Amino acid sequence: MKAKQKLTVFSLCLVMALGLLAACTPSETKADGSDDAADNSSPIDYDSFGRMGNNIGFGEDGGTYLDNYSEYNEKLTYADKVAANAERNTPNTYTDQFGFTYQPVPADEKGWNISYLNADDRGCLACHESIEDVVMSLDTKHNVYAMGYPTQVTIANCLGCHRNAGFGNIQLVETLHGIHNSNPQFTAMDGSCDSCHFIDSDGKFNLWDYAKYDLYKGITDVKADEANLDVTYDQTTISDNSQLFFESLNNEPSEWRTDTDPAVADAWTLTIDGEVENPIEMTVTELVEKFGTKSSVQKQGCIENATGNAWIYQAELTGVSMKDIIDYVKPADGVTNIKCTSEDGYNMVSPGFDEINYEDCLLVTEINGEPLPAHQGYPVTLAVPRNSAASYIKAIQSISFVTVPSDGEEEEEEGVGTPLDPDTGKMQGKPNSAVLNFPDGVVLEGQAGKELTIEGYADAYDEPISKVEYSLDHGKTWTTLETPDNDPTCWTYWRLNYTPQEAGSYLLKIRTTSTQPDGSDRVCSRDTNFLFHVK
Ligand SMILES: Nc1nc2c(c(=O)[nH]1)N[C@H]1C(S)=C(S)[C@@H](COP(=O)(O)O)O[C@H]1N2
Ligand SMILES: [Mo]
Repeated sequence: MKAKQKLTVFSLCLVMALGLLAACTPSETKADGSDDAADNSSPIDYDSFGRMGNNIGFGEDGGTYLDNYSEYNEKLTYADKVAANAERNTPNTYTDQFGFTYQPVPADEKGWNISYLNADDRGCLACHESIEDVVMSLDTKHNVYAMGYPTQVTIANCLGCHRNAGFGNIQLVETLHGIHNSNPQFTAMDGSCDSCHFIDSDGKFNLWDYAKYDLYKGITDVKADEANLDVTYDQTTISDNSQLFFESLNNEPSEWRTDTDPAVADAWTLTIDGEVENPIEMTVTELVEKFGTKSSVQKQGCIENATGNAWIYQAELTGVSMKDIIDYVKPADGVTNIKCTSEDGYNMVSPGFDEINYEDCLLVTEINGEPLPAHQGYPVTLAVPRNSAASYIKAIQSISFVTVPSDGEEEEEEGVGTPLDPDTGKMQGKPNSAVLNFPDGVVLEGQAGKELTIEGYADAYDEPISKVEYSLDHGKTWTTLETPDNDPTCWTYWRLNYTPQEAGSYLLKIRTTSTQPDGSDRVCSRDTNFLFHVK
């Protein structure tokens, strides 16, 4: 329970009167029962008009501020005042779904972040428990996204989709303003433009959740040559089955399979036909018996995975090779595409014939040696590597080989493109990096003077990663991890060892670079920010 200020009966009445007048600033009751409006300010007096002031100097007792000069050394005790403010303004901590304690705002010695930035009341997670919950609580249908790694879903994930006219043309700028402004809950929580935005000195509305890292005070900067970061990487690390992200199927949740009952695979018929010599209609079990299975390690990353997000995994996939199927069914000359249907009607991305004519393009039945998890499309998912996760077609029911007539124009090889960030004009998630073993703002107890390992990935879909850079001083100096001869079919999994010398808040910035087909660098649209608190 935080200390409450003492008010005179007179000023209390005025506070209440003001409170009624100032409907725009109702006080918020915190989880600990304390009251924000009373808590977050130093003791205030009011003049006879109800205006704040009259604390020290000019006032009812008369005299100018300078006349009362002699009072200052007794009444203005900065040290106590500042210490009390910091104490009153300890940032909130929360527990996430994975059991991690995290604190979005660094504590600073003056309590500045809370007093002046109001930082604990800004950004999506100040008011929402999680973005997953937001999405599932909407009044209309929205796909469910669930994280496998303890990386938070952020506004960046939302923008990965909703800044692109290609995805239903729904722009966040329209929907989020519509749903927040005048919304009674938003108003009751003191919501304003500042809740979501940082308005900079040019009057530009930036997203608070992007801008906040560079606004906070209380972060310990460590220069690259003093940080002694030890960074290693490999491309072989695989995710555990519990770390696979989930993007929901499109049918009703009541229709989603929740187990991997073998009877489903025994009864699931896959039709492979179209312009082929030997069409197939077999159950998944029969297909596996006839063609056998192959295994390969593959990454899978959603195209909407924007800065710092973790809709990505790498795992060992096992299934019937599409190459074996193609050899058997014998598509007609000139076949250009496949048309897929799936249980939930998903067929948005039916890949081209050349994309599936690979050994490692699999009709997946197992991940990491276990049956394909129900949420990954049990009993069978078509995995098309060298692409984004959108071309992993879960619960697939049919594949039809077709010839799509060309419009005569030579198609240019463009590679995988992700939505653009309008602020930077660059792709939001290509290249990209995220921390995978901790949530942003994680609180690490007993970590001072002890080696800490932060793990994460770097990836650029079809482009090789050329380097990943790390900064602990707000981007002034960097430690570079070179990743020569990088294989773009696998992710780049890095481990950063760092020994924080003292307790405090630290900000790790990660800058990722990939190599474009013409050999030039592609630098990430934004740096990934990862805040951590050593206690
Ligand atoms: N049948 C089906 N397959 C699908 C989808 C879908 O909605 N239905 N979504 C695709 C998209 S856009 C992504 S990112 C991945 C999600 O991967 P995961 O849930 O397997 O991790 O599935 C892909 N396959
Ligand atoms: Mo996706």
